[in-house]
Amino acid sequence: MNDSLVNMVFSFLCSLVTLVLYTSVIKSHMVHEWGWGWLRGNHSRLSQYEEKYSYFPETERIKRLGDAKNMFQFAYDNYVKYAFPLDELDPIHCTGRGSDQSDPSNLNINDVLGDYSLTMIDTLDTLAIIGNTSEFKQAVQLVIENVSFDNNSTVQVFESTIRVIGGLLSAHLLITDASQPFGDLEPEGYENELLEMAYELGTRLLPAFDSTSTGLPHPRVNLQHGVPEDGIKQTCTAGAGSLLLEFGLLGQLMHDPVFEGVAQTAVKSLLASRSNKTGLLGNVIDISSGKWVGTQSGLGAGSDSFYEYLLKAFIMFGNSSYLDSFNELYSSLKKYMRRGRQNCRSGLGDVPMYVNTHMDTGKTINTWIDSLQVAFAGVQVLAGDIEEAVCTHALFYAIWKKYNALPERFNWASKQPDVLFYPLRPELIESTYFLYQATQHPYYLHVGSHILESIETYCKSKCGYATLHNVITKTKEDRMESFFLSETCKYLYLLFDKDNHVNTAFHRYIFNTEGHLFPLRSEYRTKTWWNPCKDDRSCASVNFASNMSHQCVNMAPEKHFPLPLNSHYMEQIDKLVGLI
Ligand code: DMJ
Repeated sequence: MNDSLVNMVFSFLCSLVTLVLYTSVIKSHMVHEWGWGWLRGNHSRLSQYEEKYSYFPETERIKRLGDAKNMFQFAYDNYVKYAFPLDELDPIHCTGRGSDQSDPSNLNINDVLGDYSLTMIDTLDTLAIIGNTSEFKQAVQLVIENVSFDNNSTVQVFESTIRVIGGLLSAHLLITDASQPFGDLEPEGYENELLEMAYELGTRLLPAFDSTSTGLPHPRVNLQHGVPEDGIKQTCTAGAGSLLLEFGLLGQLMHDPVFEGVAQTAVKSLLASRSNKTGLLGNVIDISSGKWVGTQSGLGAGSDSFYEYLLKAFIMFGNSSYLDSFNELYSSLKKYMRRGRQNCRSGLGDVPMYVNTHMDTGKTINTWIDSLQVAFAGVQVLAGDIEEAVCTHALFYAIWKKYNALPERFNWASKQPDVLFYPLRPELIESTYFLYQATQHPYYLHVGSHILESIETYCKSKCGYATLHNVITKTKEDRMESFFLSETCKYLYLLFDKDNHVNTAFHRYIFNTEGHLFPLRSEYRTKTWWNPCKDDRSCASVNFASNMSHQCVNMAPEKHFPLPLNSHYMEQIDKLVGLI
């Protein structure tokens, strides 16, 4: 990896700095203020939060690592046994399911299930990461031998891209990494079949970009027939604007500039449609007119990965205009969507929170937050804004503590869920993992441990892990989405596996929004068909740190606490969600 790339991923250095900072601060607090009294049983000066979260035993970490592995293995084995080659496992009835051909309007299913062994493809790199090399090789063979994209399935372009193209590319890159850091992953006679499959699927998705003057893609494509005649012409922001990583990588690996080109055009089109009053985007846009039909500006469903991919595309490809756009948007988000006290970890005022606003006014338009929103804490860690990430995460963990799950939507005004289901989503554990990587604070191991325990207790079913239909009654639904294996289990495992190659070489990888591991390589930043110097932005060798508005957080000493967030702030959040 060249020097500029090392510079670029400055946030990982931030993580290191923060790690040292936290470790020394925790030690000095304990030694000087309490004289290690907590070890001698003098608990009087420690709040219950501090007492609970300041330490995580090594034996417990090892146990949790085993638990996470067992969770993955149980669900994966049963998917292979009962569902493969179908897309998903029904974990209660122990059967498989594919697309719903009888009801094309069943988008909840058909958007993601394309009759292409979705769960298997989505799971490949998790097998590698947990060290199951033999099963990885076998799974790759099964995918090569069984999966076809020549199906009469109408899928969502975004879902197909992040889950299937993302999964195939990740597995291909792990197989072809000459240093084989996860062990020998190369199936006998491997001839880039996964890459070719990704290219074939990408090519089948390309009609989504035809005949739209805005450059915004149709949200759905039939894999055999292209854009459906009667197709919906409205797309969410995340759907249209989060294809950069996979399309960019695919184009690079196949030497085909079309892919990054269309993904980039869609992003530019969205950015050009920002409100000229606030700089914010809405959540649904008409691909023909380029007019917003959903004017809610938020961080959750429909918008989430758009912000994420601007930052990650910069880290991956080095185009500084992605970073500039991310920074501009982040400033607007903070200005118009953020409520509460100015600093997460100091000062007086309400709990910091990002609310849903109208894109033109910045006025609050409803009082719910959704579970996908917590992924933004991981983005904030990558952006080096760790202090802010701590608060984004803490709010959602308080909701988890209340229900032992995350309701799809939680109303912070009524302190009740507005939408009650929990489909085994990964976002909370994902941001827990990122914050642990950045801070190494045992608090985040406790959080992960609690999440693992809750899923084991309330979601485990006869053949896998089931969606919670209702987080209050804990009734289940017979569905295990593919992201449970590709993300939820992966991040849980990585949280507890401190020696995993991903963690020891954290600065050399990036995760796509489906949790697929992509290596960062200098050659991805030197493509020949696109020259950043011709862009309107400067192409001078990008120094990540100097371009960021949220440099490594240099916290004032009075802001250093033995907890990521001082206990009275934690208590304030628990009260806000109605936990205490
Ligand atoms: C996943 O497919 C991805 O994480 C995506 O970015 C959002 N939705 C699901 C998980 O909740």
